[in-house]
Amino acid sequence: MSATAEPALLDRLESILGVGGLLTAATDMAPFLTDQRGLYHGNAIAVALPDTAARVAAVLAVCNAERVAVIPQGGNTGYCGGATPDESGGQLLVSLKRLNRIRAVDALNYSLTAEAGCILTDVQRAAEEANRFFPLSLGSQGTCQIGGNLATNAGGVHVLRYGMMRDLVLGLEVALADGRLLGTLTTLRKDNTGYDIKSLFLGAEGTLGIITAASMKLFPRMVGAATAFVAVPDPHAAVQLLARLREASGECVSSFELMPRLAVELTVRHIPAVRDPLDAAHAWYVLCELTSARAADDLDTTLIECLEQARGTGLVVDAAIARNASERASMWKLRESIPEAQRRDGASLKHDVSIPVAAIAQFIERAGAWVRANVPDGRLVAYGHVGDGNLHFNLNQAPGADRATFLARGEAVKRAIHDLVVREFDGSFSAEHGIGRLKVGELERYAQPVELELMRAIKRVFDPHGILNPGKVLR
Ligand code: FAD
Ligand code: 2HG
Ligand code: ZN
Repeated sequence: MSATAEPALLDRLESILGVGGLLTAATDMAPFLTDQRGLYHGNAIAVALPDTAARVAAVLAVCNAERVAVIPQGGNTGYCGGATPDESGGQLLVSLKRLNRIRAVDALNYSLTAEAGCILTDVQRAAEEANRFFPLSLGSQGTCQIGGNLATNAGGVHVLRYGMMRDLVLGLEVALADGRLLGTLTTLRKDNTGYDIKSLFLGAEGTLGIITAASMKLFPRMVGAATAFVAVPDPHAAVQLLARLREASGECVSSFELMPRLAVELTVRHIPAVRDPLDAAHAWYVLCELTSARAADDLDTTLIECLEQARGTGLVVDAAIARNASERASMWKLRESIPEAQRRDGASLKHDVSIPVAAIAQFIERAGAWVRANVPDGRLVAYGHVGDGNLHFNLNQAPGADRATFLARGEAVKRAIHDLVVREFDGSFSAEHGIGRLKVGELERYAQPVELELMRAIKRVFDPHGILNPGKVLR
């Protein structure tokens, strides 16, 4: 776009977006231009704040005609720089934060329709008010938006039982690159009418269209929960314990999160009010939770009996059972604070990988041995959604280590870990955080050529002029 075209473009955008709908002052735009990890710092022509789907579509029509790149942004909590514009200053950032109405909650149909800018906790609350349950749950849920959750196909701590965001979607409304609005906001459970176009936008990270609203599945509200913080001898025992708990509870296991001792030490040290639920130190822990919609279910008894049996066979070393809601919340606070504790502790190298659940222990052994031999200034904090085979295989800078020297190892560590994951464990180098800008090269390295060819062909169909989040997912 030429410099002379800019004022005319801004005028047109302003007339579409109305009062308060366009930010152009540097100080107003600043919070939108850096990703939450501080990896990327971008620039923008302006920040658009549309408050209706029609306005999102109209903005896209103008940008498509003028060949102006558009960067969609939700809560800006993503891990891969997908919502940050480039440094050129020639891209338009579109924040969905004002498109934030819950359009419908249908308790009988077990469905909810929300606009893309709704904060995840607001959607959870709206479901609860109708005596229903929306299961997506992430550490960032007070900030991330439904549109971002859909665009990244978010995972979180309930995937084991309810699946990822993709599994919770019934219908979508999407503004296409050329300004048309695709309205497939159905709440049907069954709809086999040709290609499932909506599924292409899930996990596409804003490269195929801007999601403006979604209809999603609800579930019966959980009225009972049993939560335990369990010390296990090793990850192998953790995976065996998960299998036993699933058998014993009849699929009531909704969360099963693994963490090493260091994760507990870091959260206790850096996060106020976090405490270790157990008296002695142990090598590995699992935070597990059973939930049920039936008030009569005695989940505590099921959990305690299963843990006692497991202790008898050496799978469990010790356990604390939450006696009330406040103890449950404090166990979850420990788990959800691990990313923040890692950040406060110093530099970290992150790998969001997945492998078959049964191979988790073997993977941690192999990859852990590589780290010990090759990264003397790093400490391993491998934790995560082990019930889904998803590990955040993260390394933190060791105390006293030089930050720059440690970070300079990033490429070599990433290569070793991702090669091991993909080539020897049939796993994925991006389990739940997506590709964004950070992992474009990794996708090129590990995807099959035919997959990449198809992805590029799909991109050309939806966005022939390449205005939608260019440089993200695909180069
Ligand atoms: P953003 O970061 O704003 O955007 C993410 C991507 O989606 C970008 O490419 C953006 O362009 C695109 N996008 C945003 N809105 C739209 C839209 N309406 N239409 C089209 N494209 C759009 N993630 C997990 O999966 N599991 C976790 O357990 C988890 N825990 C986290 C814990 C913490 C403390 C933090 C900070 C993050 C965590 N995340 C987790 C990552 C992040 O919260 C998720 O990826 C979330 O889904 C991003 O939502 P967002 O609204 O912040 O999106
Ligand atoms: C979590 O599970 C998030 O806590 C963050 O996905 C993971 O910081 C990370 O590596
Ligand atoms: Zn996670």
